[in-house]
Amino acid sequence: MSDLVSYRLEGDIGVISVNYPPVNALGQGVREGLVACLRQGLDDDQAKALVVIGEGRTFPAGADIREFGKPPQGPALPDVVAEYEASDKLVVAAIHGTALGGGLEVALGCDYRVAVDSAKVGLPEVKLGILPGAGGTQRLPRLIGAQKALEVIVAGNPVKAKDALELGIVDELIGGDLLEGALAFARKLAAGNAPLRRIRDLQAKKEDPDLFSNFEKSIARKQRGFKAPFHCIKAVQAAVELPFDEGMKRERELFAELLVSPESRAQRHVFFAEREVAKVPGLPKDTPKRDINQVAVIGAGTMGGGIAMNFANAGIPVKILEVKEDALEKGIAVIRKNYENTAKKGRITAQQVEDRMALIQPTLSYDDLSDVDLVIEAVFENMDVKKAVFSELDRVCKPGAILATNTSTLDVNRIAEFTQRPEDVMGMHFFSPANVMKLLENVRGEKTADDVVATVMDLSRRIGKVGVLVGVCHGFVGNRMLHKRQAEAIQLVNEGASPAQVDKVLFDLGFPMGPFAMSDLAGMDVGYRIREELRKEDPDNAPPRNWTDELVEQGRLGQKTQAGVFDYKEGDRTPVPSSEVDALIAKFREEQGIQAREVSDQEILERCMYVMVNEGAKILEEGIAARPLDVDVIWIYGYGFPVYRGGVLFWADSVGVKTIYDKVSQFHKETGNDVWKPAALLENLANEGKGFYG
Ligand code: T1G
Repeated sequence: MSDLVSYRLEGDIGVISVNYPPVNALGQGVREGLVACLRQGLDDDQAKALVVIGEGRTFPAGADIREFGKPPQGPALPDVVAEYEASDKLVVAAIHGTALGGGLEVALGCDYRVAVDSAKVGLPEVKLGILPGAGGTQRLPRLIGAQKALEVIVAGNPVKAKDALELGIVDELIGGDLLEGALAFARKLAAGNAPLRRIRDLQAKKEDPDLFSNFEKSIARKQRGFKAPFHCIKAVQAAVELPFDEGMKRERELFAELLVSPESRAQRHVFFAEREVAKVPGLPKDTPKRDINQVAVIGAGTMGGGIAMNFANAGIPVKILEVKEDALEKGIAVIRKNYENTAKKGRITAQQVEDRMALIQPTLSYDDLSDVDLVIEAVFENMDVKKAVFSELDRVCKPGAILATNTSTLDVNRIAEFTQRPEDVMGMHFFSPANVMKLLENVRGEKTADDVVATVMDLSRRIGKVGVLVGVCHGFVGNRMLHKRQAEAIQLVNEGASPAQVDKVLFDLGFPMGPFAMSDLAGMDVGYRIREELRKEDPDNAPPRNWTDELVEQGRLGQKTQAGVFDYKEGDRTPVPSSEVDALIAKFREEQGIQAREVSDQEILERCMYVMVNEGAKILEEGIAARPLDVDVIWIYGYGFPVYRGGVLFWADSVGVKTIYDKVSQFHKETGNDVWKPAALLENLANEGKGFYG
């Protein structure tokens, strides 16, 4: 008998409590306990009805995903749910926290569902590359209609309790204590001889004859490359077209196909990896953290403004400093505009706009920063400017304040030396747009103190970011790998490929856009400035001039000038190949004495991706990233690497490290270019027949 689930009588109502921290996941012991306690409740003559509830933070938040890939152990969740549904006593699910996946499916096996206002329900299985496999695709359409069920299941997002009430997923919101409210609700039902409500007996309504084909078309672009969303549609279709038991069989078939798919393996890997990155190897879990109650951002430009918004969104007061009044006013106006646009989309209320703006305190004086706990500098990417800012911060900030730089490529150790307190300095590299992109590369300097690292990693989560700890090198992890890929992409065009062909290969792999469309979006001048800075600082190692430099010098900066590597029509972000650029590339080849040749898609894929895999291996060897999963999470959350491929190094394992190593060695022999010198780690893994993940 499992001790993870207990039964007790509260007056004349039986209470079944799940207690399996942290999220009451429906592991084998919980499933077993749920069945045993249900049977106990049915045998208990004093129990007129039953209530199921979760102890701790939440109603069961889903199947125990740590069990996936292991031999299944009974009782199977669909059977547990079916037994609750077959109960001849009324069962009420009492929901708080997040009743997700199998948790909501258990609740759908109950006759009624009540919830506290703050609760959320949902079927997020699609985000793990699977689908609700315990009847969710068959019961939810019967309860709320096929259209609404599709929206919940295919998006996989949580539904707030009040919206769940409106949809009919929840029957009543409980204002006070959840258990008390659920007991009262159950007593009222029992007293009124309320009927059992088995969802399996309902008919799933399909409001529109073309619902499923239209829905599939509506998600085709966004869900490109994923498998699960399309299987979800098929499962819901079965709910409408088949009797319940046949629909359940169809659900199980579709679930089984997805469970073993490479996409789902990758997505489950990412689920755990994005949590694992928060656990820094070698940093004791109980490392003290500094209190962060007041923050400041230096610079009210695009990055500074976006960074400030993250703190205001999390309810943390944030000062924003500019040295010029008009720049400060402009920055504040842009922040307000961003919030108002979000409010227009209904994602926040007008009041929330005001509340967040009130937390953003503009200032022109460094002296105002004497009370802040953390400062993030987001000024021009130039060492002299950084030096001036950090000298000032060192002068005005209180002892113990953390001084962070948002630099994307400059040396954090050198910046730390501009202060008397290098142990309090670290990098917090936000990705543009800073208020949108989830990735935060936290850059640990040589002298950064442990508690500063622990504080910043914890703060990342507080502001809704996925914080990854990285070391100091040019470009840290993400941009260091990106620069190698960009250089390879340019070289491929020099040799004969077109920018559009290179972009299509990587778009087809699953990136949201190819290297050149990405440069046009970020602005061609960004890369140009970095290359020019490198040419000034380290001429021997800087990248040679190339045709993209000429584009910038001709004012073709990308989307912002409606012309970059591609042309852009007014108000349209679709990249259009440009004959002017083709001519410029041809001229460049001629000047370089390059005879253009046919370049295959396969060669483009190998050279753009394997150069990143090799760089990732070097990054791991140098300790710039601690684990392969840190590199993978960075590429998924910073550059849109497709989740259904798990990350650059997870994908490398699917290709085969040996295959990649052989190609990297071949390219190294052919080009003599150090970028293709195989990393020792890559060679060792290849020789041992292993992958990055074992
Ligand atoms: N199984 C096992 N462990 C889980 C888990 C789960 N379902 N959900 C969370 N954890 C662990 C997590 O790894 C972390 O562990 C700790 O709990 C706190 O999580 C048949 C097949 C519930 C909203 O997809 O969305 O049901 O790192 O850091 O930010 O149809 O966790 O502390 O050791 O995320 O407060 C469907 C997934 C499963 C829900 C809480 N359910 N979980 O967020 O904490 S498939 C899900 C979440 C399924 C059925 C199918 C979130 C959360 P550690 P956390 P949080």
